Amino acid sequence: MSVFEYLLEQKKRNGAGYFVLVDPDKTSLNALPGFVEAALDADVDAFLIGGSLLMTPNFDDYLKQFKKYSKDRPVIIFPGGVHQISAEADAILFLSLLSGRNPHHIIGSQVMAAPIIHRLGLEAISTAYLLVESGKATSAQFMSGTTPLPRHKTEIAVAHALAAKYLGFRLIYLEGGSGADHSVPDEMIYAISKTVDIPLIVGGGIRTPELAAQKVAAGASFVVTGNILEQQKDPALLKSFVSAIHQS
Ligand code: 1GP
Repeated sequence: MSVFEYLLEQKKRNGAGYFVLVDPDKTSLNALPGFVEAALDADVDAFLIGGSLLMTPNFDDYLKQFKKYSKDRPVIIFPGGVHQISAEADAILFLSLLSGRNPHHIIGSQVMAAPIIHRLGLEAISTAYLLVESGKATSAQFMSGTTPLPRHKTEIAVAHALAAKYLGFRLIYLEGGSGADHSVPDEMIYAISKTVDIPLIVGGGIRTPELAAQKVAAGASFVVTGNILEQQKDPALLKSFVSAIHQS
């Protein structure tokens, strides 16, 4: 079974899935065993690894260590650039920053990455990446040099999601940005999920299980948290997120 098929299965089984984002700059190799074990114990659906600005060298080594602890849960690269590609992962979100108008992030870096991914035999999951305005400027916004979707212009977000569908993307990642002041509005999630039948990942600024449950109720297929657990590394909080997101 491919990683993508596994994700769809988990969504079917649990109603919605929970991804834990790990930024190698924020979770050291020493902290990995305990953190990953707690995440497995809590029954998270998958791990995303990456960051807008990766300062930790040896991405391959980091993933290799990660895979030692992650057992059967997929480890998926969430790349901030073409330097974040590794055969050690199970798959990569092949992102195109469709909300922006910077051709480098829509197709330029993808063309550089594609032959490497092909040579490595890595599973690539095409994902339309839509940045949504969320308060102060986020790293993703600054690093990509793009303007996010206005948070109260739901119809513009829906138009982007429809374009993603017609372009053949397999996932949509609706992103407030790491550490966002405000998460993606529920109305936007609802409107997109009612219009477009592509699984919807929602992340950025989700700091409580209650907020995560709200995103699922609005129509998110998968919820991502990063910062909050990297700061707290609290096994009980991981479990609360899983029970808030899994509907059965
Ligand atoms: C960022 O959506 C992820 O790409 C997670 O965001 O770190 O704010 O949870 P947070």
